Amino acid sequence: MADGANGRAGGDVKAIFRQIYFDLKAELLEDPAFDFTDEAREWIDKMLDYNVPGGKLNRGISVIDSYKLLKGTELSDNEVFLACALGWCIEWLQAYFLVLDDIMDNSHTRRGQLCWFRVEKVGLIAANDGIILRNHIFRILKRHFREKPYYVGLLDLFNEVEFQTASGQMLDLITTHEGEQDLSKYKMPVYHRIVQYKTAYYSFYLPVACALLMSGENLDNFVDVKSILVAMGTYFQVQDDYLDCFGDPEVIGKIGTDIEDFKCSWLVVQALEHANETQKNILMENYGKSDPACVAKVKSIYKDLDLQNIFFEYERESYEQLISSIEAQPSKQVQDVLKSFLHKIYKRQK
Ligand code: DMA
Ligand code: MG
Ligand code: MG
Ligand code: MG
Repeated sequence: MADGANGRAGGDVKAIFRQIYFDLKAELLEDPAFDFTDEAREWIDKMLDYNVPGGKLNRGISVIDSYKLLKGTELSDNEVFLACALGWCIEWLQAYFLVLDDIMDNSHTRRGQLCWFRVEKVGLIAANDGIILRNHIFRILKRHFREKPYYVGLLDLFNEVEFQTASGQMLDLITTHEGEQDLSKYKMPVYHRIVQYKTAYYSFYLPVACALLMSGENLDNFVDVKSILVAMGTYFQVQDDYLDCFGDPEVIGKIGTDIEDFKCSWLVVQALEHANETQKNILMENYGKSDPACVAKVKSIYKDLDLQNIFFEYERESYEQLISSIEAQPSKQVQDVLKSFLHKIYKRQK
């Protein structure tokens, strides 16, 4: 199939990328390592369609965009297919983390629909579906990359990044215990550590690292690029935290739960930095409660402290700092890869 991908290198990247999802799904539904019953095949088919392709696809598409920029010449159909397959591995990884994240965060909606674990007849089967999504990554890698010189590099990369993400999720979850004891423990260094691990590696470093491996590069030579991508990922999670409270659920496709969940969100850290004693006491009394009246009190403190404008200022500063560290990079191709990624997320509304 990888060879019969006529005309893929031309057309609209997103349309090609979307099409390859169906090819990968079809292969997984015929995986010879498992003797599928009709019910099992239907379950996986539905579970994949529900959880994998419905996002913005930024992470996945970035593999193709980055690989094109690094290569500098037109890609063959086969190269397009391989870059898309790696992009989809990242989307599968994302789906795996989100299915489990929504259970742990007790969320309601995701990508404009009910969270998978809230769907009729799914419930905690979603936990095992998360594990299956995770396994699919390595089924895809084995099928399409086994013979490549960079196969071991890919396996190691996905394993490392998965470990970092799961560790970040653990930090995100156990830090709420500390916040419940004493909200004033939520400070910027604690916040940065959580988001670097839970978001930045898999969302920003991983797509570029995949493209670098495909280009035959050794990732050890790209530590500066990695730290720029981690900074970009941190900025991205700050946006996610901002949108959790101030975004339009219709646009972001999910209903925020950070205040209810006692999360160490960028907003509460900023609020604690700027609040007077009275405002701090209101935060202490109302943060982390599911009662909508308590949530409303927290939000009104956020508004009084003008957190929206503090965020806009942070956004502008982060952008400028990122651009200047990108422009200090010696390679023009690498600069273009990093800029193209930054421009996808700057001032995003979803
Ligand atoms: C996202 O944290 C991190 C991962 C690894 C899914 P989050 O809970 O803030 O994400 P979301 O707002 O999408 O639920
Ligand atoms: Mg969540
Ligand atoms: Mg979470
Ligand atoms: Mg969030």
